[in-house]
Amino acid sequence: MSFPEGFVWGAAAASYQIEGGFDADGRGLSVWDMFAHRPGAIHNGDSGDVACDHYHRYKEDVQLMRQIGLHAYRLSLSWSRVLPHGVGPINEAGLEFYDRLIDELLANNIQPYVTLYHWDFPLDLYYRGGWLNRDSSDWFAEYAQVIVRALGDRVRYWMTMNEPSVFTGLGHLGGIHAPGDRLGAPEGFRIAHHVLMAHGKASQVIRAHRSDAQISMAANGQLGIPVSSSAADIEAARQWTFNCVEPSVWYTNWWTDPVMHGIYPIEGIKAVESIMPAGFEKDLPTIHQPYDYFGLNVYWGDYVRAGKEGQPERIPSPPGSPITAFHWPVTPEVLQWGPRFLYERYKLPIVITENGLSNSDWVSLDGAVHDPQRIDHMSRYLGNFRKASESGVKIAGYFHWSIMDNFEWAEGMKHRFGLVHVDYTTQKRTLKDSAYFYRDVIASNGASLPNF
Ligand code: GCO
Repeated sequence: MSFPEGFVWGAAAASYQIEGGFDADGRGLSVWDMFAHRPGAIHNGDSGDVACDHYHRYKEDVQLMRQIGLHAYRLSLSWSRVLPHGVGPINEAGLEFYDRLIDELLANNIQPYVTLYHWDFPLDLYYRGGWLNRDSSDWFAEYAQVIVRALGDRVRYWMTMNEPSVFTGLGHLGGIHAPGDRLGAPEGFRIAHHVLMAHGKASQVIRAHRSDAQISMAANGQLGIPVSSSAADIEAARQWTFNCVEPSVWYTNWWTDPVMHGIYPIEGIKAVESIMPAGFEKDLPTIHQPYDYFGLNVYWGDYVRAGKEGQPERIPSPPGSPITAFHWPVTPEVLQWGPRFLYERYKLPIVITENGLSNSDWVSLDGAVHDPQRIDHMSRYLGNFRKASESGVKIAGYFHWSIMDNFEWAEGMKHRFGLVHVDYTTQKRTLKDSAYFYRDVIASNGASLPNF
């Protein structure tokens, strides 16, 4: 069986991870520029200063996308390239870059899916308190306004935020991503609340400009996979996915319930009420700007069974279970069960906005890049996504992470997630075997995938 008619096949990347040109043509700095230059912060002292030099090579990169046959490309915008201080004067040269990029994509029949914020917060606004400042949602709305005015005539698909749990959890609480802060739970939940307000205000700005806009976030979070098809294990996995019992920013529904239903998860609020910003309830109508589709970034899930009194219990993987080069577990069924649970709860078409793996790829003596693990990984995950569809879930798209190898945050250039191999010394691009495999998957709308 193939995928639904009109299914969107794409690939994704993010501004700081590929663009480079960090000081080109008036771009202002972001927290990632600051953090990446901090000694010891990034593996091997790597940074995104040059990255894939996409800022100068975007035309060549769009041609690679075309060769693969992508229907869509998920990109993010560098806020400080457009607004060097985060608010105030516009850097026209920065805005023109995105203008040209969008035109280039459309001229090649590739639909842009634009993420407004993929972690590169303007440094000047960080000095004013960053996401801790209650004004941050107004700053974000101003940025959104500048962007939709310039690009909204051609861009219909938007994501306000990428993985808010990750930049809050790793960037502001764990200190291993920019800005490298190690704040406490009250600050973490304050940041999360402001980020949600920013989503709400930006969504209103986008919709006021374009009523047919399709808006989401690229969400991620804890996802349970039932170890068996018994009703009890399925219920345990559902609970594992949605029970906000710990004061944690890592639950998917901590971020999604307020947007979709206008309330925070009740058990979650019980756990954190005393540390929430005063009067947070009054902001819920602003936050309650429901999505048009559900954007989900998925790499792995947790195997769960019903333990004592049906309580969810996480099962460790058997010894020797497959892992990627990043040592992330390979759990293909998450692409069946994650969409099932999220569709059940939110009733929105599911778009996988990221999925893929870091693999140990290099250019072989024959000049090609052989990455059979990526092909197998993609086959297994996509096969499970198809099973979700067969079980009645509305699925609308899949974006492979990533179109090309790039700067993997704290890991620098160590990890290769691309369909296209990048030699960072010469900037030579080489399509990997998986890129050709994906080309056939796209051309057959999934029919070329193995059945299992
Ligand atoms: C994330 C980001 C991407 C990563 C990718 C691989 O999920 O962390 O959205 O920017 O590069 O997920 O880790």
